[in-house]
Amino acid sequence: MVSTDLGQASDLFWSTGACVVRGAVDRGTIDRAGDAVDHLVRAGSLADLSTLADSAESARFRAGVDHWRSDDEFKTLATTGPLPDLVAGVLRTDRLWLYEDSVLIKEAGSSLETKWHSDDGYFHVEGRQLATLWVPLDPAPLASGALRFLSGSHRTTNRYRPTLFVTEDAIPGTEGEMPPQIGFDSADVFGFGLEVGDCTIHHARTLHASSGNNSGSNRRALSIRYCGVDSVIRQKPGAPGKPGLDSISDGTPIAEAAETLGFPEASLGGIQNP
Ligand SMILES: O=C(O)CCC(=O)C(=O)O
Repeated sequence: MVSTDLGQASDLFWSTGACVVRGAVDRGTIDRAGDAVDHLVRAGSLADLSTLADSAESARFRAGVDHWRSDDEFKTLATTGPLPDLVAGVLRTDRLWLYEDSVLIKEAGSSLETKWHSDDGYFHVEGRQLATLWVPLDPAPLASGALRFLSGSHRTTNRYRPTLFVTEDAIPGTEGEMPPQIGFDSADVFGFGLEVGDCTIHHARTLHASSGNNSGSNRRALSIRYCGVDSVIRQKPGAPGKPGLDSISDGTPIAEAAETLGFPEASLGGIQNP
C-alpha cells in the first residue's frame, strides 16, 4: 500500500496536462525495474536513437519498446503494484489497460534533446483517459533530461504528427500538424527534478520534451503508456503498429479491443482513487 496525495496530483494533471507524484514508487519496484533494464542493456536489446540524429558522440540515447511482450518482469511491473494504481488514480478510471512500455536511457553527456511531441499521434487509441507514466530509475534532475511539459497543451484540438523523437522529422506516412518546438525557458513550460521513487504522469495529448543529459550520471527511465476505460481504438496512419490491430474497427471500446490485441488489464486496488 502506498500513501500519497493522488487527489492533488490528479487535479494538477487535469488542469495542466502533467503532474508529479513524489515518493510513491517503493525501492523494491525500482530495483526490479533497474535489474530488468540492465538486463536489456547487457543483452544489447535496445535501439540506439542517437543514430537517428547522426550523433557521433560517445554518450548515447538508447531506447526500446514493448518489453512486456517478451519479459514477464516488465508486464508485472506495468500491470500490478504501485505503477498502474498511480495512473488509475490520476486518470480517475476504475479500469486500466497497458498500451506499451518503453525504456529510455540517456547516457551522461548525451547532448540529444527529446524533441517536443505529444504521445497520442503514436497511439492507435483516442480518449480522455490516456496517460504516460515516466519513472526514473536514477536520480533525475531536470539537467539529466527529466521531462518538461507545455501547460494546458492537453486541451488542444490540434493533432500532432509523430516525429523521430530526437529530430523534428516526421515519421513518413503519418498525419497531423508538426509539433511546435518551444524554449525550455518559456513561461508555460514546467518540469520536475525527480528523486528515485518519484514519477511524472502526463496526458497523451500533452506536449513534452527533454534536454540532453548534462548531469554527469546516466538517466535510466521506464515510460509506461496506459488507456483508461473511456478509450477507443482509432488507427493513426503511419504510426508504429501493434499486432492484431488490423482486425479491429475504429471506435471499438478498449475493454473489447484489449482481448483481441492482448493488451493486459492492470490489477488495481493498492491505492484509493481520489
Ligand atoms: O525520456 C525521454 O527523454 C522522453 C520520454 C517521452 O517523451 C515519453 O516517454 O513520452
